[in-house]
Amino acid sequence: MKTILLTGFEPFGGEATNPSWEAVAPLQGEAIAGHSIETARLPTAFGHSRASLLRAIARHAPALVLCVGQAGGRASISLERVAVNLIDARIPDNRGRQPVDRPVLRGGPEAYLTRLPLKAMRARLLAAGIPCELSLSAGSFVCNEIAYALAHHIATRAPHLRGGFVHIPYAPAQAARHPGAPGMAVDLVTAGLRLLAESALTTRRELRVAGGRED
Ligand code: PCA
Repeated sequence: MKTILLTGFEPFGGEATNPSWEAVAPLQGEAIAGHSIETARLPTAFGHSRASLLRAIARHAPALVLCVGQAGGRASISLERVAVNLIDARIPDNRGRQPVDRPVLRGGPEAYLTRLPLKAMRARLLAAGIPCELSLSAGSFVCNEIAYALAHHIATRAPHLRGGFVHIPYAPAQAARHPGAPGMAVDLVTAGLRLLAESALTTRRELRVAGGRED
């Protein structure tokens, strides 16, 4: 059976949990569109997370990889369109490293655009009543590093692999400790990830609808 690899991250930035892993973990072993799901928890540490992702891809040989990370402050499930070749850490990672203005990959392209049919995937979530948006920046921390490393792996080594990055809001208990920040129930995120994986695998043609923004 073909596989789907879903990844989440360990907690970082003083949080006790990371909803990306909490939402991904229950999907281990489930079947979607004829594929079985494998999961991996990545360290929130520059370099280590990238190595851990590439090991998981080598182990599971997936047809689809969706990497998921927490983006506290966002209100919707965010489908990342762009990964940039830039690390600029506002806070230290979980090993105490805080690189500033370094490339993810020396000599690599400035950016990668995802090849996933994100507009069709967003439509699927919205139709199911799950808040979802397209995003033009995955930031410049570990999540962007992983989004870039995944896109680079696909572009240079695995042209048939589909993959992309998804940011999710705080879980409600985290949002309660950050006044004004939105939260999303982890079960809803899990349901959204199922639909994203299914639509990423089964969409034949991307939707021709506007998805850009002015800001
Ligand atoms: N979010 C961080 C890294 C790990 C995570 O879940 C980010 O957005 O870069």
